Amino acid sequence: MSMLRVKTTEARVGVVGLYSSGKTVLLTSLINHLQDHDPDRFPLGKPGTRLRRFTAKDPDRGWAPFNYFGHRDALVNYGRWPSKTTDRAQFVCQFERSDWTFSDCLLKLYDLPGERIADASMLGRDFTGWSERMLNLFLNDTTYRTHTAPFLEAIKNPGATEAELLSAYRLSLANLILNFKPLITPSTFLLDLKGQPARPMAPADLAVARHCGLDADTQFCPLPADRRTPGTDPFDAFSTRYGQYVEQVVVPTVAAFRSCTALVVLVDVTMLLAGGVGMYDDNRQIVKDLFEVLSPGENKVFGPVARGLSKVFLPHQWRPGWITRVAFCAPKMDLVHPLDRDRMQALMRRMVERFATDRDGLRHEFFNVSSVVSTRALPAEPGGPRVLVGTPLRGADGRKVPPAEEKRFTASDLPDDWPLEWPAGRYAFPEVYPKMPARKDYPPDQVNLDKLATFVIE
Ligand SMILES: Nc1nc2c(ncn2[C@@H]2O[C@H](COP(=O)(O)OP(=O)(O)OP(=O)(O)O)[C@@H](O)[C@H]2O)c(=O)[nH]1
Ligand SMILES: [Mg+2]
Repeated sequence: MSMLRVKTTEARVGVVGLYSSGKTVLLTSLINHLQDHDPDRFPLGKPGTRLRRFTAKDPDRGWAPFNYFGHRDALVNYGRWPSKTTDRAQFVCQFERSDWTFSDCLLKLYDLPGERIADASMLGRDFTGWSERMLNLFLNDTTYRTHTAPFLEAIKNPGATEAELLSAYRLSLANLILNFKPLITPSTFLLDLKGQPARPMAPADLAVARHCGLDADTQFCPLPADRRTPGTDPFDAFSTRYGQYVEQVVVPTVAAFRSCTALVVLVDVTMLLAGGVGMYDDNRQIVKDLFEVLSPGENKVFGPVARGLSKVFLPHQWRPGWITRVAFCAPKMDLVHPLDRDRMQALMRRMVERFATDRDGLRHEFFNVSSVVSTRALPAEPGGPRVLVGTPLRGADGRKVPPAEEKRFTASDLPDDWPLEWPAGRYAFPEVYPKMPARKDYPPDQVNLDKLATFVIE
């Protein structure tokens, strides 16, 4: 730290969003741009701001390091997107910025596997509360009722054994995910604690291959009121296992985000349009649950003034932390034609703005972001086809293909508002291989990641 820089301002930025929404790519590109900062390509803060003395630091105790070098290496040397995240991770760095005269910045970035955020509603609920909530969800919504029919049928039988209930629940979870419903909890059904993700297969096979708990011996599922008598099984066993699951999986992964100063909420509009109305509904529900449990907004005990003072006068590990900024971010903007990009932001705003405006003392903004610009667009007429150029990641059968020549392909145009109903597959935004500069120390082209960073690193 230089002589003038008498204090360190700590910014803790958590990134949340469904699986495959672009969290890890966003963080990798952000770190790259901070480390190899070029004020022309990544204008941060006041115009002309320069970054210096960037140093990566060890993560906090208990956190796995964010594999920045591995992810960047995949992008640069192998032309591949980073691999799927299997555990929560943190990246810590410190740097000076020329627009902060007296302070340097200690930045902590948090990543998690997207599957885990579906468990958010377990926080603050005991097993009975969680059972009630899940059963209400399953019973009061036609789509849920249809896909969870095996489980709803099983709980009607008062003599159903633990094994029968669990098997029916797993079959219902399999039906849900195969119908693009991502609110799958316990999330270990999709991604177990060894980091093994579920592979697509027939629902009955998926139900056998996966478990719903910490492991195969500690599974649980919701129970109806008539099976929730203390002192009986499986209620006692499920309650205990549920408690262990919350303590070992949900608290460390999701509740840890409560102490962030800013939250980046990724809403992958392309995935929601492509996945159908069920995916939209679930993503919206998950963001709502997250807001309830992470409770962003000004702390009631210390108001904004005390917070400002504490940032100056308290040692940084003492400074109170709570989320005061939320950046809603629609990622993968390069998969949408420029004619539709305003609509992409408007769709995100319509879906989630209410969760932020309902909270006092919370600043929120919306960003369309491309973390690694990997396509270019050809001119289009309103109403005409949206043609992009990039290296397709999948063939016509949906399977991954090796990288080949760049090609023209068509992306869907975006509606002005979310339709009332739409099936999976009506919209398509073909995935592409990442486009990285050949020069190894040159960060990828990005759009609006600089604006997002300016907002969350305060
Ligand atoms: N074209 C384009 N595709 C992107 C961009 N960012 C992410 N993607 C695509 O989205 C996929 C998922 O990105 P990740 O960052 O791994 O997603 P994640 O949210 O970390 O997913 P989990 O680790 O499963 O929670 C990538 O493999 C790319 O196909 C982008 O800026 N442009
Ligand atoms: Mg990830």
